Amino acid sequence: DKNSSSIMINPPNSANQLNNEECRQSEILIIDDDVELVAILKEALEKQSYYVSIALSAERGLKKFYGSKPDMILLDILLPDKSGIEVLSQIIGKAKKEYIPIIIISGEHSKEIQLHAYSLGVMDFVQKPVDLDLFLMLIKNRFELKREWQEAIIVDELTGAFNRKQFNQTMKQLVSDFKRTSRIFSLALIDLDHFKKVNDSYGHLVGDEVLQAFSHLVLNSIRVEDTFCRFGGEEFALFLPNTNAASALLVIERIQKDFSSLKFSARDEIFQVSFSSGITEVTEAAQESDKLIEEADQALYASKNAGRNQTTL
Ligand code: GH3
Ligand code: MG
Ligand code: MG
Ligand code: MG
Repeated sequence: DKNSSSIMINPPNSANQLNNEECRQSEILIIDDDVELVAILKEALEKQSYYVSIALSAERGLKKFYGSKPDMILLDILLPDKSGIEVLSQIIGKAKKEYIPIIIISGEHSKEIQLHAYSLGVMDFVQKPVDLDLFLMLIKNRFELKREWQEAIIVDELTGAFNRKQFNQTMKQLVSDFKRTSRIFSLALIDLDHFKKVNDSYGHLVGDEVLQAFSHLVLNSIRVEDTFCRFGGEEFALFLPNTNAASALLVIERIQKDFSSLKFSARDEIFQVSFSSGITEVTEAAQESDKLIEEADQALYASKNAGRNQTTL
């Protein structure tokens, strides 16, 4: 097969950056005044290493919902101060937007109440008394679905890098951290060199494999706190928190050396690919995302002009 290529490296395991996120204990907020049930649930859920937060009233539940950031909510309908339906209608918008599943657990389960809850967008209405085994399984499945959703939404399928949506999110977070705490970060923009030639010479599928090999190399070369994104096409971005431009340069140049020495083969030819990069560091003068991207882009452009396979600060 003339088109087949074999990449002459061991593609390392796709270091899924989501693992980073997953290591965080998932928080379940229980809003229920049934102290006995709450105690049983708390014990069972903690055994499965969830972090459980408890509110025995609607008021406290709402406070906790807006204050912490639970990953799932278990909501009772009959609460001492307010109906769970009211709580539901207050929080469902934000919960949907942030993919926080809400599971109703209720002693009151008339068809009318259930219809009301479902019509507000709830997926699960569990009737008391709760069967603990079934309930734990439901929670597990909802978390699994949530994980799959999140992955589909923020991870680029071809390369395993985060996508543009997550790029924007990370930028927003790092910029706001910087403004609050002066914690610095660097941004590197990366563009593969003469990539059109790879596609033209060896076909688009081989081009795809090069993109994958590049991403795997980067994902296995960076720290857990770094965020690697596909900016679009053959352009990528790497955020390096707590790293100044000079240190970021060392990281990128090491990856540059490793990548440009990889050997690819296709159509009975061996070929190599390189990339150019531009780095910028957040400063008082440059702390808006547009400005940072513009600076890194200009540095990248300088690397291209100076002959490619290099990095500019
Ligand atoms: P330069 O060194 O100046 O960056 O040259 P270049 O050829 O890399 O830049 P150009 O912008 O001309 O071409 C980028 C190419 O990347 C063209 C496009 O088809 C290819 N490309 C973008 N996304 C993908 C992809 O997902 N898969 C493959 N195989 N190719 C892609
Ligand atoms: Mg109750
Ligand atoms: Mg490009
Ligand atoms: Mg390019």
